[in-house]
Amino acid sequence: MTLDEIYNEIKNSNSFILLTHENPDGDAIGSVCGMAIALKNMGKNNIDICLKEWPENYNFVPGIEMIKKEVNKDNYDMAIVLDCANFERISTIYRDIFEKATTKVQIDHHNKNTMFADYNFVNPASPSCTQILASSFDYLNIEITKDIATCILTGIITDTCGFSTPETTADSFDFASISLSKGINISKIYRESFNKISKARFMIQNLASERMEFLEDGKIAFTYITKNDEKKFGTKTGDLSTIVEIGKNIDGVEVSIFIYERENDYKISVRSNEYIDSSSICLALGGGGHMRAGGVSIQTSLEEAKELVLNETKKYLK
Ligand SMILES: [Mn+2]
Repeated sequence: MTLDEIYNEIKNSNSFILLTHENPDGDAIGSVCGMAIALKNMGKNNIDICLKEWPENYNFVPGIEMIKKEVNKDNYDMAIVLDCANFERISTIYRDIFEKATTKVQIDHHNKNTMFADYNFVNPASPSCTQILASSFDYLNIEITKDIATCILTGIITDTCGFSTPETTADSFDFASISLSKGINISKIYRESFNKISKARFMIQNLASERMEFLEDGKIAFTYITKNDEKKFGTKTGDLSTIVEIGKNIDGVEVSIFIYERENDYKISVRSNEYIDSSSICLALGGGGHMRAGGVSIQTSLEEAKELVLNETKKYLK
């Protein structure tokens, strides 16, 4: 689907609902907020962003105040889903709103995207969904204001782990450079997205570190967190989001696996360093992701989830 077609549809629409994946990260939040501000700047004033919950450290992102947990209508002219690989990653409570929208658009960068909308603008070569927004806005001559640039950069910085993943492109650095000359506070984005953590988060990370097992000659790092652990420390949304990186950063580890218990299932996060495709492991279990980062949710016991993901991972170990 071309951008011009989507842009035409946007011009002909008046009411918008913006959605992203559950457990949103900086890219998800930057994408919905950046898009919402851009729509507003186009003169659209009937825009809702719906998100159940998000990590508090992203409250600095411009446009965050536009997020609502609930809306009581489902007759939007257009639904735009950002940074979301498949329909099932949209929170159940918002799926109906999406399906009832007259025009369904999605913009994404996941390589296993299922093309679930009427208009699917997907570029797996982009390291973040917000970077797709940056090039799209440029192409469409939509001004990237300071606020929009902050949203975009938040997505780039979080999804590239601070410009460090192999997916990072020259455009990522170019955008950072332009943003810096516009006066965007990059160190603040960095600090809020990565460095600043609550005490609860610190404690749960320690527990996950203590529990970490090194398997297959130290090539696999595995750890987990249960609902009870979370209750004990009073963790909040997003507090578990970087635990999987702890194992990944240890010398000799190719794959880091982190499982945590949710309301009705277990979420498995997989990160790989050099040769393993994390998304293949997760895809085999019904999930997806990228080359170096994948995820899947699974309705089994913790033990079973662990066995399933370990068996799948071992197939690819060298
Ligand atoms: Mn993303």
